[in-house]
Amino acid sequence: MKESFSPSAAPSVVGTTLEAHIMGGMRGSPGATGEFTTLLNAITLAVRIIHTRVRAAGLAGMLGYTGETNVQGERVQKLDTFANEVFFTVLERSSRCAIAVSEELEEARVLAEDGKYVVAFDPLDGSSNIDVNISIGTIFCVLRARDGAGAALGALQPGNQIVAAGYAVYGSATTLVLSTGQGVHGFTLDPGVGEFFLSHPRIHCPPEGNMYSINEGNLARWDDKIKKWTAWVKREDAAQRYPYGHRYVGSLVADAHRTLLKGGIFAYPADRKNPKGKLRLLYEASPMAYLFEQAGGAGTNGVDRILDVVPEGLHDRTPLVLGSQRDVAVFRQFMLE
Ligand code: FDP
Repeated sequence: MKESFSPSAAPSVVGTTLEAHIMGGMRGSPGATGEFTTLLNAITLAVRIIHTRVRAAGLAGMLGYTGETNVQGERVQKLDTFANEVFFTVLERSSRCAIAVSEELEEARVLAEDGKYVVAFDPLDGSSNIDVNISIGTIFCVLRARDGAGAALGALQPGNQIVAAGYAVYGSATTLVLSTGQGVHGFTLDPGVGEFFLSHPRIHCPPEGNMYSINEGNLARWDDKIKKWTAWVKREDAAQRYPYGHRYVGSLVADAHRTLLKGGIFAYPADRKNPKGKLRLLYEASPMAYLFEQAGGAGTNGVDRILDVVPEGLHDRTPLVLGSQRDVAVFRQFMLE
């Protein structure tokens, strides 16, 4: 006799889509109106569109510079401009985003007067790697809009107010790592289907690692504390699993993603050239620190928790240290000596 097919009993051949995951998280939340889900779906649409263009950039004449310089004083790549426009368009069409802040624009933009959320994003991080086919990414965070606050003021919130954050890595695969405050989950894009499927449930950053990630070319510009710390992680001490291996891609998303999954430490400290650090607080450091904390890791400026730093300007820079609890604690000890 043939066994009858029972969909609920059979192991599923279809993975959990990102959309289903987001909707599942919202179901039953008191006061959930679907607006947050709509906003997150808009962001993931932007990521899918950027993914498609990044993959075909070399064929579509999308590599190279536009000839302009952005608010950071950096040369703008054609893909930067494209990714930025995609983000603004999907956020505006969602009607859920009150204020948007982008790495590419000096001012915050009001998109929907009655939107409930603020979105801060770096549409294409690591752009100096675009032309050489190295992993790049998108970083974002979502905050609640504050009644009566103007565009810039409404966005100047510390990371401890974040309600969701994530990043996409456009690498050998495109992976979106997301947290809505209930742990961190990773989704990999199936390009044939055009959907993200859950591939890394409940990401946990190991309590310690064996890799350090820093631009060691800046050594001559560091203060002695950073020099001592790098000498420490490079010393020979097999019992304590030193020396650490060195990995540095030069794309924050790629270096952070590896550190999140494998443990260890990523650091971009202040130096003589960048006395306040190089990375931006609102749309790079805060979302990453939020994800690391949600995954059991840590995110600091070397001494203080990144999530407690209140931005004074939209494009404030900060030293950034991300990683395993133990590795970040050791780094902090060196800074406090
Ligand atoms: P990029 O200059 O290529 O845009 O956010 C800026 C950033 O990349 C990060 O992605 C990366 O971690 C860092 O700068 C790399 O800086 P260095 O080249 O100074 O190491």
